[in-house]
Amino acid sequence: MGGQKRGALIVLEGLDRSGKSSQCASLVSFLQQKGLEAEAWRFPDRTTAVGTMLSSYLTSATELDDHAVHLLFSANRWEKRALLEGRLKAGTTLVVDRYAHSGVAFSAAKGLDLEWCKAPETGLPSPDLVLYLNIPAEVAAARGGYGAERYEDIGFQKKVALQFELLRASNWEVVDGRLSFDDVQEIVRKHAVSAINKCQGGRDLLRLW
Ligand code: NYM
Ligand code: MG
Repeated sequence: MGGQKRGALIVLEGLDRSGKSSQCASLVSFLQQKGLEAEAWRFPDRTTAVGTMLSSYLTSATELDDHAVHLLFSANRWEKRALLEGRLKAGTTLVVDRYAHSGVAFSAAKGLDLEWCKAPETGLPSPDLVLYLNIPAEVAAARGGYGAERYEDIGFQKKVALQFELLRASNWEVVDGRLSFDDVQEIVRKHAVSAINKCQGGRDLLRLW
């Protein structure tokens, strides 16, 4: 067949302080050391104009209607869509810290309708793999560095966890986030390598949902 094999879209999801950011960084270095093209991405991407609005909302510098901010989080993914797809097609694997699932779970936890929350994400590239770092809200809160931003509250995070459960699908792997960093890392690596192999084997890039 020839032609370049595409990279995988690998998303890490979970509550705040579930360990996503450290595991993303570690996974990207691991893949690069294996000689694979891999990049770390994250949402929200606070570097864009939309991202600046999201950042000031998250730090409570500004207030926004729940629906409006939901659409901004989604717009922040759409504005990166062409770049994201271009990278995948060029063969680069993207390891993404949060994606549309966070978008839906955090807004639905506020009481917005789940289907309404999913609608603006429809058509975005679907992850080949979602690694959900599963951790009780109390354990996450005890890890420290918590409470500085909007949503960083145990009661709210429990509601978010319930919404994440509703989004679980066949491309998800639920990883016990209470395991040691090294144990989580090993499981994350195994699933990531398997997803990358499937993409190199010609797996189509699907769309949400
Ligand atoms: N968040 C993140 C949302 O509410 N909607 C989204 O679409 C995304 C991507 O932003 N508490 C929330 C979840 C987090 C917060 O993310 C900031 P991070 O990964 O802590 O920078
Ligand atoms: Mg956070």
